[in-house]
Amino acid sequence: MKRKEEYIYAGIPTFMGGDFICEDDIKDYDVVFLGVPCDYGASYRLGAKYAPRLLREYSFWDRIEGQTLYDLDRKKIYKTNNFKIADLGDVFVNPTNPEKNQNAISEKTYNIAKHSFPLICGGDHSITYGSFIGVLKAVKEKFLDYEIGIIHFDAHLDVEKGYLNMPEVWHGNVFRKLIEKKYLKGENLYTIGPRGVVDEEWFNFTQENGINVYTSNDVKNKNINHIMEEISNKNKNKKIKFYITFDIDGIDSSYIFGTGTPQINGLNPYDCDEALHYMQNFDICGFDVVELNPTLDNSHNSFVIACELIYHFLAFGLRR
Ligand SMILES: [Mn+2]
Repeated sequence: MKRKEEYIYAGIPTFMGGDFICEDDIKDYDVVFLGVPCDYGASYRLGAKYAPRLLREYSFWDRIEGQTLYDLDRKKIYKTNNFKIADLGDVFVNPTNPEKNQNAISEKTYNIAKHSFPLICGGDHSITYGSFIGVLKAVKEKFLDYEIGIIHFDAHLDVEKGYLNMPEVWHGNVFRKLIEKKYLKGENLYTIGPRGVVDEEWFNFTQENGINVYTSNDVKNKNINHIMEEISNKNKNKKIKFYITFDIDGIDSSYIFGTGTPQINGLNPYDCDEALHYMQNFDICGFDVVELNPTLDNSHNSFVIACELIYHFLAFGLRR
């Protein structure tokens, strides 16, 4: 059923105004949005569990389906008329049982990725663990001979060890865990935007495992398009699909207030927009945006930025 046009501020805000669906309907859509409202994996300022609702609110003015869009920056037309977007609602989270949640997240993203493109909104970054495993399983069933890599935007490396009494997978160790448990090869992980001073052991882990690290300064010095080209060249003879995980704190702290662990000297929205535009040259199998925290940003500007980047990403390049 075609939804009637509504004012941005009116009606029920599903993701990009897409149909609100149940799992049986996934196969009829090109992109399916899923919220994961949890923040037990965050070590500092909580509130990321409120992000999926706000992302729906601020994505509501961005419409893809039924549109022919003109990109003023690149002087290009995107015909997205037949592009169908749906909203599957949220994972039913159990706030005191992280392991059960990881399984619930995997199950949902697996069901989406079997038939459609999963677009996930956390939650803290720990949700990427379950989300990636679900997508990996679905992709491996269809494309046996493909490898799956990750393009990871972040201020942080996320390869720490366990932290006090935090859950086994928390937002600081997602990529260490995925590598240790053999879901991901370090050489297939591309982390863009980390910065600042970190524990030497974390840096050593990235080197020992062949993780590709492009710091925020690398992006400033080399230009983001050159870095994307480098990643593309490294993989040109490989059968590889990529999962994108976008920690919003990859962007500089002066743009993004709404996040638990911001850092200075970060990427700017232009870098990210260009990177996402370049992504149309890659075979992408999933996308998550994490660490948005509306309790720290009364203006909700962080959500406006996140939604614009996602909107462009879908309009630019996602061809199914
Ligand atoms: Mn981070």
